[in-house]
Amino acid sequence: MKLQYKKLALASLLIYRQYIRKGKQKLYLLSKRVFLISAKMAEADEQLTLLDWHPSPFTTRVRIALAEKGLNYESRQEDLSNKSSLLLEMNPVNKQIPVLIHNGRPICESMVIVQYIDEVWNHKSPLLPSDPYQRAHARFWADYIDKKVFPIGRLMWASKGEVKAASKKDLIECFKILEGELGDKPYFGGESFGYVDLSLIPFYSFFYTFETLGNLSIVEECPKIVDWAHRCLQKESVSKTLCDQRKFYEVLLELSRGGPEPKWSSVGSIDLTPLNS
Ligand SMILES: N[C@@H](CCC(=O)N[C@@H](CS)C(=O)NCC(=O)O)C(=O)O
Repeated sequence: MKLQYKKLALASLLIYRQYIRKGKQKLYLLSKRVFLISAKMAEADEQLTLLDWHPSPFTTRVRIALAEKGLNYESRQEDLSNKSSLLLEMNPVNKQIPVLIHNGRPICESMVIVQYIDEVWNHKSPLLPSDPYQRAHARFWADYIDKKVFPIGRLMWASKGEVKAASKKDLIECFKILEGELGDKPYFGGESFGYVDLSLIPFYSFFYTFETLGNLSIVEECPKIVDWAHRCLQKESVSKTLCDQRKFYEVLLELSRGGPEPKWSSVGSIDLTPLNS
């Protein structure tokens, strides 16, 4: 049944595009209606579960992608110090969140999940560009963000002295490079919110932590990145999904003290010594 609705949605989308090109208003409105109804029916049959943990920037990426596509899903909050048997079964290799379970089948790794969502629900809010070169370019930057922002930020909050000072410089340098890539565009991919924005914006929740533990002002160092983040926050899919910056800082302190919050193996200890540079 689900497949029939999907086929109907696809056919009506193609017809709708043709009528738009030909300028036949009544017919394109009709085919648009058929498309929206069949897409909803196809979606109603989908079962989506996200193995989640609210403060995680990685699960936040997935929640934003699901919100962009207007998909309903069940969010199951994981206790990372006592992982559920479902998580261990669905992600036996890395044993990490996020995992998206689509009709019983798991997809792991945040940006892999985002690409999957974009491919399966491709009728709405495309995240990756359609041009192969632009797609490769977007993947390059998402990969850069993955390799730099969290590892450097973590090193900054978990180290002392010279290492802390060096990682602070590296973090600023990384945001400056990202500012260069953003240039004068409203979003990384151009006029609309997309894949690279989605991979970076969850780290906006870290900004207060970076500023407090690194003794720096991101708005002074990299004003364009802050402007870009505020632009992204105007989108409901982002503003309703992001973890509050101060809440994130509190969670992090709690985690580093080994408090009641779940252990987050990648957090490391936090050095609260002020950095005088
Ligand atoms: N590269 C992974 C990173 C996921 C990750 O680091 N998840 C953390 C929470 S933010 C986790 O599950 N930690 C538990 C553990 O490593 O045991 C992705 O992009 O999905």
